[in-house]
Amino acid sequence: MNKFMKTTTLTLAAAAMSVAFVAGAQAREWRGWNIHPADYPVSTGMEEFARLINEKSGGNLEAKVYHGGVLGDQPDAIQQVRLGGLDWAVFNLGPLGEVAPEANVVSLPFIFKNVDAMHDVMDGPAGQQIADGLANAGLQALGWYDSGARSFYNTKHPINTPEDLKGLKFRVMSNDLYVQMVGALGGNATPMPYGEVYQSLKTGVIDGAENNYPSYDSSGHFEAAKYYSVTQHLILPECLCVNKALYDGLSDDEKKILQEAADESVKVQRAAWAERAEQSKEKVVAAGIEVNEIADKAAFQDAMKPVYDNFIKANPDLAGLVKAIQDAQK
Ligand code: GTR
Repeated sequence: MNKFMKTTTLTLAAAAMSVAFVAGAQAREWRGWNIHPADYPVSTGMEEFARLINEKSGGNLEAKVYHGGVLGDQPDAIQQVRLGGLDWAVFNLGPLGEVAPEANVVSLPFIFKNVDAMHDVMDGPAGQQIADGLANAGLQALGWYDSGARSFYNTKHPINTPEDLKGLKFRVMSNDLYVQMVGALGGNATPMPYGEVYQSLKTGVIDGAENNYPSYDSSGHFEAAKYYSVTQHLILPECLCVNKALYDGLSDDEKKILQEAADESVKVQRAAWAERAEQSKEKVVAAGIEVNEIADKAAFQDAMKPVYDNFIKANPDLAGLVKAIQDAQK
């Protein structure tokens, strides 16, 4: 080997080593699951979180968001983030109730008076207890995003009283509480992935579903089911979650970066949510859907008694949490 070759080889070896060193020092890119399209408020919040952790860590932490449910449906993605097949996500607390009973308390219909009350509860001790439950299920909760209030919509007629649900088949999210909820109101419920709802409404496999205005709009469901009845039976927060083992492996500084980024992204998401909720409502009304407000929801609320009773019977240790949430809103 001549002198030139020797130097070159050494230089190349050094370069290769430094590449290996940089790659080793830099974390791999975290894969984030998102069910919504890129222009949705959840997506804006997630992009902000990813941007901030990268900025605050000087490029050492990297996260990418896969929008539009391309990484699978929500119940599967929840299992994936728990097991580490995916790294992070924003999940609705509805399907999360299937893996953490504490999270299910927010799926008790009408448990929150309004969105502000939900924020107060989630940002306080009850929210912490729910976060602890999620941690036991392998999910580190970093913040609570907004998802407004969910109401029923269908292809047949306005719903003014529980009797109006009779004979109608509604898609619900994957959670047995929702099957009970629709059943207690006199309708039929079928759990189904979000991505299948549009086609099922179009083909008459189901008569209706339930969701907030932004999802009713962005999913196109309003094109198929034009009666939107403002029952607001569920006010479900959403969780910005990271795989627990991944989180536990971070340094204290990195954990702090994640929490700060999450807190800032929560503010951005909640502001984007408020704006989008108005816009979506205006859009669907302009498109000709029929909205009916329900002045007195007492009949709907009263019908939920067996759902609450069953829940407490099956989860006696959560009776205190249910009561704490109710008392906090008095
Ligand atoms: C949306 C929610 C999604 C998903 C969807 C559904 O409002 O943001 O995470 O839960 O509803 O109905 O499946």
